[in-house]
Amino acid sequence: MSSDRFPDGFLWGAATAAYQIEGAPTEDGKGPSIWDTFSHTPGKVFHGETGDVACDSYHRYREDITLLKQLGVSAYRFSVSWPRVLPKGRGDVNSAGLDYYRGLVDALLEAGITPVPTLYHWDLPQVLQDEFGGWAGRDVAQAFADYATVVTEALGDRVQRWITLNEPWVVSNVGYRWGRHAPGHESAAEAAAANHHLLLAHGLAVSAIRAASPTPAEVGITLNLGVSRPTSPEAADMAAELEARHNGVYLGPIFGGSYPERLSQEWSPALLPGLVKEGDMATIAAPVDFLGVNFYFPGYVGVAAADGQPRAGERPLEDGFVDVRPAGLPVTAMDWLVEPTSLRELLTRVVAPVVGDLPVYITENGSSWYDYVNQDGEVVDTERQSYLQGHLGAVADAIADGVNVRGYFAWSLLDNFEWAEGYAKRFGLTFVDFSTQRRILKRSGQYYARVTQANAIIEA
Ligand code: GBH
Repeated sequence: MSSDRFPDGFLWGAATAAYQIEGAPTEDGKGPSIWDTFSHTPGKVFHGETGDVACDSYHRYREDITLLKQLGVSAYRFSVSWPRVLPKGRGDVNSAGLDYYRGLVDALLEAGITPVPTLYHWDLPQVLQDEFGGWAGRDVAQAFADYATVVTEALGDRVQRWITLNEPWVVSNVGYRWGRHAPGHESAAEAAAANHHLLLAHGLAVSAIRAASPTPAEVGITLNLGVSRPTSPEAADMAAELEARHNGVYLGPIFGGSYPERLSQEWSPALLPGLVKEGDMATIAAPVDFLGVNFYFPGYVGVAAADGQPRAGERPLEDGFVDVRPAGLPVTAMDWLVEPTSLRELLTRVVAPVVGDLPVYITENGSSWYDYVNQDGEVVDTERQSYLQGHLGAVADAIADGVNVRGYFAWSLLDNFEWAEGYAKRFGLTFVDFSTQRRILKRSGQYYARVTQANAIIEA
């Protein structure tokens, strides 16, 4: 049975991340992050764009909270910039940086909105990259836990729900294996090391946050989990391999204390000599209070044509396999497939068997389209609205299937700095005119406001 109503107390939210919205990269004593360095390196970001100004939310957060109120959400997921709090990554605390987050949190609480901070959304202090090789170096894990302590001591009297890391898969693979994100490295060994150290950092931080929090705190992690669907029986093994790289590498250690066995050395931290030390797996498996899931699009994997030539819509993967786009599915401006049922499949087939009854939050879900302001000053983003409606339906179906989904955070509150894609790709429920910083609630934002108000899916 499926219902368009969500359970009482379902948490409606919107999400952002520090480097994508704050700007003010050197203000009030903030130190540089690897994203400041990367975005200022020619050739790394589309059109050479940077997060120097972004949405200027460092100065405009009160206006952003007004937008949250218009959306009718009861929670805001933002991230804390590590180098704003600890300009050198460790040691001296920059109290002006903490003041920014104190002000933000206080203003949220005043507006009746629950703050849900993420401690790491990709902006590592540059000094830790220089000193330790970033996440490829083991010492960064303890530095992260110490940073978590500092932030919890400052905000723990008013924050009760913490997310340690955002998407370690992206950090290790896009940042260290393929080099398309900061720090821009291309090393399988570094990627596997980063993967393990991120998990270790998470585990250490879970205890650090609990120890430092003056109130009982809920702690979790956000993973970008995926479904890989084989388009023929011959591709089933490859699909399982891709899911192990995407999901098992994180779900295995966090919820079971071990890495998946099927992975090759290039992909398994467990097979890299000397990387996993005694006690690490127990640290990583520290019990969490919830799992955050980010979801955008499904993957399809097939066998390449005999002549090796890609058929329409195919991208080469490896070992004679291809990434496939089934005909008839829409694609977004990011070239990502739109298929809401895959979110239900992810929650029921992948997530629930591992986490059981543990609360799950969708911590990001959203889509990018070529939005524009029409002559009436409106942004009529019907594609985003139907993406949203479809994926909310998938969440409702998963709840009806018995998955304990407790909340949904739309990505994103605002159009923002979309990493290597710069400002060209817009994900906001709010349009941002980056030349004036004017914000306009899009049609999808108006739709979301009706959903949060009704606690139910509304027909468009
Ligand atoms: C999320 O990542 C992020 O958490 C968020 O900050 C971001 O704005 C949002 O999605 C929208 O993209 O082709 O190898 O260069 C989603 C996961 C991140 C998907 C990076 C694909 C490019 C990978 N993704 N990405 S690559």
